[in-house]
Amino acid sequence: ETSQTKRPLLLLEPLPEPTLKTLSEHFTIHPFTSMDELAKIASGIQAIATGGSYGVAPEVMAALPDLKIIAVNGVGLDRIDVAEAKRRNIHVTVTTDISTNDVADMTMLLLLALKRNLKSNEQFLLDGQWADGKLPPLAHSLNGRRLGIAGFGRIGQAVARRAEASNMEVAYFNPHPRTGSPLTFEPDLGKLASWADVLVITLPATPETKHIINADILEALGKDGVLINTARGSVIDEDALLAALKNRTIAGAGLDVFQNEPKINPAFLSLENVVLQPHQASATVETRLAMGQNIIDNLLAFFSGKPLLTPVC
Ligand code: 8YV
Repeated sequence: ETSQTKRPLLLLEPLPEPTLKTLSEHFTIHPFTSMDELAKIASGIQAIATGGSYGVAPEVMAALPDLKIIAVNGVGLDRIDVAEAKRRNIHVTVTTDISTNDVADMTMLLLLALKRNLKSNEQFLLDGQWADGKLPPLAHSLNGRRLGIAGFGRIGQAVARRAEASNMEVAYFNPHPRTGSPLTFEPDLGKLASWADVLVITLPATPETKHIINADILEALGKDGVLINTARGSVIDEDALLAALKNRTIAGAGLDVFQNEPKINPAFLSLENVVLQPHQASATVETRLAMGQNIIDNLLAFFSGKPLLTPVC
């Protein structure tokens, strides 16, 4: 292609340089700046590349009469009106199963950091207390503990494999039992929370799962229980979580996602019984390059009339 024939592509999320370099060989990339600027190029835009946590704002989708495909750099669809995309015959693709293992790793990282006092032990060492002959408080083992997984899709199943490798007992909550899984299916989230020592959230963010983790669930999880969230912030009632953390209704939480990212509720920042990450579960070089390649492959397939690799619609 020449610059005259390259299709314009609206970029809503920063992508790794190698991904952008390859994309720019086939598309004229327009990073989104404002709706006013978008209006100047809107009629030509046929493709969007965006992130799972960025999505596509309704006003952006509405402003693009020629939009034909949205390639998502992630698997979360909570920020995209898929029904509206279908109505307008806009294809949507996600990076299916590319980030599964990294997100499951982050889930276990948050759990282990929390249970093994990673942050406070390092501070203990940095403060010189170990050198002074002191010892930090004992931590808690995963061995033999009960891990409940809320949401048993690809990521939840990958977490289960890791938890079983840590000799944990695993059960799961899901809208329906996972055929072929030998693990215990618990259709009642409250009962799962009561049973579990650790509750991991890997549910998709939907209207049905909004605030599904509420004060009652946290109460059921109990004073020795810990909560891990690598799904979306919206699945947790954050006011209830903050109260439960402050009042020790639960022992602690490991959180990679929050409501109102990146300006999260400052109350999280003063808590000692949390391990926090800035939505980094899939953010490894290897996985983000593979996700970027998926975006490229889907876009090139679409515009050459070939089947999409990982379509949602
Ligand atoms: C990315 C994600 O951090 O898969 C998702 O939906 O949240 C993550 O993989 C996100 O897509 C970046 O916007």
